[in-house]
Amino acid sequence: MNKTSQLKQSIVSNRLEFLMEAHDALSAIIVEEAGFKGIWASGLSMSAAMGVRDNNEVSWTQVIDILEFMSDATSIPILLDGDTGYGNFNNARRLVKKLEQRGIAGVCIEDKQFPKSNSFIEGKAQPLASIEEFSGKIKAMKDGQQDEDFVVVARVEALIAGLGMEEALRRAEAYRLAGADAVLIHSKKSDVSEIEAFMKEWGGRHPVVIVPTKYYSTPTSRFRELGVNAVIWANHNLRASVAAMQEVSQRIFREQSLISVEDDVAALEEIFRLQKMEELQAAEERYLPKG
Ligand code: SPV
Ligand code: MG
Repeated sequence: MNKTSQLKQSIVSNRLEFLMEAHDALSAIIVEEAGFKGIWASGLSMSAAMGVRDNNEVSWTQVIDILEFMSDATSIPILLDGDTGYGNFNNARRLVKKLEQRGIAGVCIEDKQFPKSNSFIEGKAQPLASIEEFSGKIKAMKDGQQDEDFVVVARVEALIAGLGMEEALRRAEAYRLAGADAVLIHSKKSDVSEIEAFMKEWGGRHPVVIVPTKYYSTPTSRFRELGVNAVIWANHNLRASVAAMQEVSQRIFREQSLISVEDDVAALEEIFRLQKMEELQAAEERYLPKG
């Protein structure tokens, strides 16, 4: 099965599936090796890894360059966090074209205005696109895709923007009718109550994706009971690497020595393995002149 069909299956199947965050090729390899069936190319994580904010400071072609390395290095599908689609319907459909050319299986777009800001920034106003404009964007993306299984997920930010459940449901329904393959309902509450209320009203009419970053203490069995189709663990490789890098940098700075850290960091051999050095060595045997 090709990558688009694999991702489509994951998102529409009634079995709860999981996408794990990666922000570069190395983290993408690690996600695949852990056993995940799909990768979430997180906007927050990719921008943070480049030292900038999650406010479209990374250009969309720079995002595509990162994705190309991620896709080349892995065999599982990638769902891009495509923010708002980087412009209007025209920019969004060109994005789909370029993603398909690079072997990316799908994209999630959110109904905010460009430039977006991260949904969890305290006190930040989150101006939304109109339902009509965002629905047109989804239609243009779905009309433009060449591979029928390329996935477009429509992310509803009404709850993040404080517009209430009715507005969230109205938007989700409009995006379903516009042709989105799934809706992502986002919540910044620390409990699962908004997701529960949404799922109850939604009544299984179309696949639903969630991002439980803030309601992380909810057991996964609850998501299953609610009929959620896919869960995105959105930023945990970035956060794990930040914690590990801060710890080791500070320790080496303090101790001016590697003695205490060697056993706590990945061995060099492990880095070579992740880079598939063996393959290059075998190819050198085969192709370089002997002697
Ligand atoms: C991301 O990972 O960039 C997301 C998810 O958009 S969140 O940060 O949870 O809004
Ligand atoms: Mg994002």
